[in-house]
Amino acid sequence: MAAATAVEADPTAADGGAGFSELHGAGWTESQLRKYPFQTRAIPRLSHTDPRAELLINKEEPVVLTDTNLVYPALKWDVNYLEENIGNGDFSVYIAEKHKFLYYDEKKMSNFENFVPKSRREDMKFSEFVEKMHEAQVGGEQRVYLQQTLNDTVGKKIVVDFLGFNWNWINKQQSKRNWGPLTSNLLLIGMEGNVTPAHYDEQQNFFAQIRGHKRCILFPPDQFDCLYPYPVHHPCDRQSQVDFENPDYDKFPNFKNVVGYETVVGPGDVLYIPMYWWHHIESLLNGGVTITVNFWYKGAPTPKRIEYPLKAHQKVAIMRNIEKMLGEALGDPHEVGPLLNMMIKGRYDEQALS
Ligand SMILES: O=C(O)CCC(=O)C(=O)O
Repeated sequence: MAAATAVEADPTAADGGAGFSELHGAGWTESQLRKYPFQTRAIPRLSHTDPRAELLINKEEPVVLTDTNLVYPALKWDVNYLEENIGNGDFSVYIAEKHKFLYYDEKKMSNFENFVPKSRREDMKFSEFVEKMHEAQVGGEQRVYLQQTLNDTVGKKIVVDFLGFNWNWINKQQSKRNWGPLTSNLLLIGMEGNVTPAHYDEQQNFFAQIRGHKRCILFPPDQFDCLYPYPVHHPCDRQSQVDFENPDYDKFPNFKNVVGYETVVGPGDVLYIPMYWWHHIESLLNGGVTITVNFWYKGAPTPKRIEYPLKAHQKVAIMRNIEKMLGEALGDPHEVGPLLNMMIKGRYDEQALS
């Protein structure tokens, strides 16, 4: 895809790379991308053997690796193959009226009793999911998105495919960066046009695209103040409150300053999504079903000697801990916001203090 050529000159340069809108790819067109009111730059697309790719991963910056063969045996997967071979386990399927599948943590729902999720999760057999997807494809009211951790209920052929993944390459990636264990592989099967709104995860992620194309827009952790995450105790913790399609600039004025990094991944591509990087992911419009498997790893342990100034993601971790500690100390998550506001309002304005 042309995205590669635009950044080949120096993909690791901070100011390198073309604006994403100047680029177009193989297998998809600009018209399949939703429109958003912010600028983006292209995420570099590189061979896994290119030393610049290693540099980017070392710096915890995103890169698309085009030739890892990470999920090579799965490139034959489609909905029919999976229906025949994935087994009789239960699959977690989100169902929504609209295209946006905003994640929420069911365990935190009791903290915010008035919260009404816009999607619901149901456990079902794979065949039921396929049926629901077909209904939706012929104009049904509801969209579906399967998001299930791969487990030992899968059939033999899927196990064989899984064992044929390029574990040699990915295990080396993990060990040379001292990452913790692989925590899970999430299988995602989405309908065209489905959107996972912007959020960050507290894990390292190799995101392997298997079928169809997904547009991935990433933002670095230092754009925290532009993306307005929900409070930590809210079910939508780690998700941005900003509706990218209709941003409320009165409530979220810094969203005007957000600048993304963007790519479209297709079968065989692996996107490195660094821990704490925001990511918005959409299955292309009119692009058919998408299949992805991600590889989530715990991050490296905190180094013994802390280096200052702290990095943006370390500050995000501190902010999360402060919110959690206050929630516990106050005994009520609803008191966290008022206390934080009382602490800072009218007190920490640098100009007034000077
Ligand atoms: O592919 C998607 O829709 C979301 C995946 C995601 O958020 C992740 O892998 O962390």
